[in-house]
Amino acid sequence: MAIDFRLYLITDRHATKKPLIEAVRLALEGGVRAIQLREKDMPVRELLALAKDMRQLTKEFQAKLFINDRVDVAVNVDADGVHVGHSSIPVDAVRSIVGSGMLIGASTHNKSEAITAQDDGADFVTFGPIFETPSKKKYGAPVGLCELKELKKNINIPIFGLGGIKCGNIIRVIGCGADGISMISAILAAEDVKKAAENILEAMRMSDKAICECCAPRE
Ligand code: 3NM
Repeated sequence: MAIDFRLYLITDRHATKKPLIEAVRLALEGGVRAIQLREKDMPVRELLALAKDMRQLTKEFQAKLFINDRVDVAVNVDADGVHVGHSSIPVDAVRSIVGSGMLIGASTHNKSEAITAQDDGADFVTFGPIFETPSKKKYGAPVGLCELKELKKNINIPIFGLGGIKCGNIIRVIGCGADGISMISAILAAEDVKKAAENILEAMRMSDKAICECCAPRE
């Protein structure tokens, strides 16, 4: 299975005023083709029911569905993949459970985590937070664009920039080597979720020829 998407929407039902399933439908209508169901504080039976609904919805749009952390839920709903973080079951353990039939994404925050994820068999990584974002402030300063550029030289699986990414800074993230973009609030917290997704995808298309600002000549 291929990484055939460049925009990876992560869910947070607390970030949207609408029922999550409605917000995700609007995002799919706006062109999003990969969803990561990440509802860490949801009881597992509720999560399983939501994952089943998300599976049906994503299939309607031929979009990929990833389940954060819960390999058991991912297998049960026949998701396209699992997404794990540094405190989850490790990537190689997930691979031994799901085989080659599922994609594995890994959240990474520095070069060494990303290289380990690649070596352990991840199909792609998210890397961040690139910019400051409220939920990650407690972990200190964001990793920034130069770290992203450096990482791009060191791994060959796709890198999705994550954290504080909005329409207006996408060009900087793509310019510094991100293969894709991952986000929560720029889409889910928007008043018009569908339009926000369309705008993000348009900003991504416009950014394809962007030049890395770390390399750009300084005034
Ligand atoms: N993980 P927003 S940053 C869930 O760096 C998450 O691993 C991050 O939210 C990481 O797009 C982040 O609203 C929050 O900034 C992303």
